[in-house]
Amino acid sequence: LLIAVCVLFACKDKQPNLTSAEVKLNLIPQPNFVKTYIEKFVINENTVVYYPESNQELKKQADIVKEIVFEHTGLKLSLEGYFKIPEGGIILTKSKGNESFPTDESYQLEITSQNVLLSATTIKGLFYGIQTFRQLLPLENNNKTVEVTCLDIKDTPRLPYRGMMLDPARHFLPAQDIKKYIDAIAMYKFNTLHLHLSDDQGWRIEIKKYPKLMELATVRKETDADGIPHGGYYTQEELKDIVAYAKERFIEVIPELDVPGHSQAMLVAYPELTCFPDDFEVRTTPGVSKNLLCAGNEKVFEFYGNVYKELAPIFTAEKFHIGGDEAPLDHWKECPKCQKRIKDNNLESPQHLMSYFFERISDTLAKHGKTPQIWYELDVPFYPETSTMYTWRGGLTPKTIEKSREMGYKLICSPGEHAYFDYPQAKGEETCDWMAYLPLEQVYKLDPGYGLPEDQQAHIIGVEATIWGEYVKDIDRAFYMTFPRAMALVEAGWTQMDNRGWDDFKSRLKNNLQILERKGINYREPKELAN
Ligand code: TNX
Repeated sequence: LLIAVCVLFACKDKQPNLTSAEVKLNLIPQPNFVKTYIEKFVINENTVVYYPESNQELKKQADIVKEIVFEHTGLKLSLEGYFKIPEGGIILTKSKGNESFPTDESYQLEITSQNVLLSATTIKGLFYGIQTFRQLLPLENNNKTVEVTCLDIKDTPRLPYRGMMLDPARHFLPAQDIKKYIDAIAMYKFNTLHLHLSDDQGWRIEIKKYPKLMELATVRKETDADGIPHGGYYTQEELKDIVAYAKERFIEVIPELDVPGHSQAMLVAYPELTCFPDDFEVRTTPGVSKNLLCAGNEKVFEFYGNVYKELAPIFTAEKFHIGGDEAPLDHWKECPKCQKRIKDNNLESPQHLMSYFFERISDTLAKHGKTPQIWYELDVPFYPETSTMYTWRGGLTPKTIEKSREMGYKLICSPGEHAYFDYPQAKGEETCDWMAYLPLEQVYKLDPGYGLPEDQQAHIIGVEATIWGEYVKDIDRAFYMTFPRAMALVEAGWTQMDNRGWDDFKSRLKNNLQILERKGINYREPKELAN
């Protein structure tokens, strides 16, 4: 009987024997376990994409597979629901949780000469498997058939947060462009789009209670000496639509309203919220404004409470970014209301008033179910306990990692030296005189754990690159600054250090740039690769 069971079992294990072979794949980010074989799976117009019958969510993913195969090869596949896993074809399955799928982003892709089997415990995992499958497809068909390499991939990201930040505050980017951007970054397994929606140079969201914002804070006279009056804002309907669009692509949208600094545009509309009200203008130049929200004025917290109330149901993410960067204390030191606040609350210094301010703003946010995300300024004594901190430029990342661990905050790595994509990619591409260069290789060098022992990097939950918008006037420029550097950055977030290598990464790039080309997405031709 035992023998009979074994034979039965072996028969059921219908995978034909495959011959191991080193086959070059061009996957970005590099999966964390890959084994390749000499054999191929052939796709032609008779190939069927299978999904479990009556599972509409998986049917939608099967549709994406079909679309992608068509985009790459022009082949039109059909879809079919199944009750029992079929023998051949491209098969999507949802597995029961087991150790092969350590997180909700894990997936497995097994390709034999008989079938393509993609499995995950979540739709998100399947979606990532599909993105990997896309990169295995050639960009043309050879007389109505294409071949893909037989392989085993078991993949789970190193870090759970992989973000890109766009800055439509400095130069407005219309909603349809944001969607194009979401499409592009989803292909590379980013799961977060951080939108910087307010700054000295513009306020970009509709707030029904405060109509003066739209009237006065969303347009500026001219900027960058180009003589063009830049402006625009997203209606709440557009924002809902962006969030839903992103969600379908497994991207969470985190809004940022920067406080207490970078607030000059909104102060044009509501100057009473700063320490020394004046006849402000929406700022037309880059830089840092000294006009902060007044930490001694209760109306500030009331105002943001009302703003958060309108936005909380629109941005469904729990995370809400409150900025916190570059807030010079000059005015708070001179302001009687701020001084009174310091005295009344027994605060030790104006820096402590900054901590107080974030506590108050975060309490307001918490009322709407949100947790604060903040740019880490090392001279701020403490932040709310629930904060996730973001490193930024200035070369202070190792210190920031250490301090955030001691203080018990989570940390996102977005260091200027690796992740500031507003910096030019090479000499000769400068947009202004103060910026450093950030070539592709330098992005690639990011190890978000900085080589620290496990326990000292456990609080680092992700990576993020920023496209600050002072010199990014449209989405084509944003794409040019994004690609291919975002591919290098996401690999730092997805792939374990042992599975990464610069030369290897370079060799995987070309295929991916061709994919962008096919999709009409702008990128910078990485000239340094020609050498
Ligand atoms: C600093 S980094 C800023 C931004 C600028 C950027 C330009 C950070 C949190 N604040 O306001 O756009 O530098 O690189």
